Amino acid sequence: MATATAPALRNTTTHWQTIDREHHIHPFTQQKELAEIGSRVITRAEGTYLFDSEGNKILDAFAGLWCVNVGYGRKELADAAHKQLLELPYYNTFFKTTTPPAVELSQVLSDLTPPDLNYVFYGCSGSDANDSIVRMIRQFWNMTGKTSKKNIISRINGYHGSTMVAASIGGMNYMHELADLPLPGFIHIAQPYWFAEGGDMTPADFGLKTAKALEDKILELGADKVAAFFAEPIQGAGGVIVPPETYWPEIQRICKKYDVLLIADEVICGFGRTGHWFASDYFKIKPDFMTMAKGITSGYLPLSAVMICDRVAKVLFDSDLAHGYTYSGHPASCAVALENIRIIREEKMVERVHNETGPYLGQRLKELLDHPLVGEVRNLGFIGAIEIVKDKTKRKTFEPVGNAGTVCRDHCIRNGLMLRATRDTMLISPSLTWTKAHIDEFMTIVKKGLDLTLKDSKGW
Ligand code: PXG
Repeated sequence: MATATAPALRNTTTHWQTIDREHHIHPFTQQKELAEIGSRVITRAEGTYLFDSEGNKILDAFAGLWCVNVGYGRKELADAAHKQLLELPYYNTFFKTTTPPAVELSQVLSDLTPPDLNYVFYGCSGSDANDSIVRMIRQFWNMTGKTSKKNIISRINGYHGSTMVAASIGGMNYMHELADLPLPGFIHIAQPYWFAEGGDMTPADFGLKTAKALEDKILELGADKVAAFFAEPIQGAGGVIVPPETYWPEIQRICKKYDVLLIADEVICGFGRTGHWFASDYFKIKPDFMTMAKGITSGYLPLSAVMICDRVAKVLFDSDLAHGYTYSGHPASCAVALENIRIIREEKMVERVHNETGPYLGQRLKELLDHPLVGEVRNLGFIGAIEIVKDKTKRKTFEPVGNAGTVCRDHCIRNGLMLRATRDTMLISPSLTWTKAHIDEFMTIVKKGLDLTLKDSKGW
């Protein structure tokens, strides 16, 4: 039975919060806790600012959820969707048919991604894209006669999505515990998180050590039993963990040596976020598969894409894929993606983040190192993190971990800045449209948030 609110309350915060509380299950949310405080209702957005139902204007340092790369309110994207919805709102790509936007986008993506990645399979989310990759990997090794190559290795604290398979690839313990995961055959190794786990080692040595964990695991299982290694070039949800420079070359070497397929999950890092089209370009990764979502449409419509290397695609072509979604290659989503990529190119957003605004953000973030609570700052282009610690010299966190991050995030939001905290790490991932003035505005509020958190922390 649906909840009703009095007519006078329609289109008010109370109306939306009441119904939201009664009928809407939120992702990654403690429902009871949310019911007590009520959801924040975002009603509108423009450029890089969010507006809520209470009239607050909030600077969005998180681009929605790491995705609104070209910013809010882009009429060109709405027009592209509108035009496509009138012309051909839907047709499938299953039974020897295709649609122009899906075709055109395939070519654009083949051009944008590393040279060996020339085939694309479409889905609707990063999670289903990663599921699709696992299906294709199984089929590839089965078809090449290496039927024992089944195990998938990935990293503790990696995030690859929320379906049963994607959550199994991910290495978030609390997700696993609640749902009897991971599924069999998904194995996790250490992450290259120097700040939290590097101890007395140099970042370079720690990078090599954590890469070697992959080799050790392959040797322990037997290379003939290992199908693939999944990783985000920079871990996003896990805390914007930028690996030491030694890490990726060694991972690449190991995968090649043992014929383990390498999957770069670029769901967050892709489409200019790092000041490169893909983080794989920056780290010189040559993946066999690339996962893309989020920034592919700047979040205006759902779409994911899996890039598949020539070697794997050619094998899969000898069989039916027996896999696909109703909305694989959805024409409106593909039309929006094409327009989104056109805008990123035309407005030189990747170049701007690489040459100008990304370095400026990095420079300004470094000022925070003078703050008593800040143990480290890091960024590559427009993905960044601020580590809050109790003791800077020892890189020691407050207890319990997570409290300081939540307090600081809440201060920032109250002062008009939306960002995200994971543990005690503040994460930022703004639209690529941010100017130096936006970065200055962000810095003023973040400093205030940190000062207020410092005051609160006296008793911790
Ligand atoms: N891979 C990566 C690297 C991601 O970050 C997914 C796959 C799954 O994408 P979908 O579209 O299925 O959500 C993601 C998603 C957070 C947060 O709190 C991060 C994501 C999603 C929701 C919340 O940081 N990343």
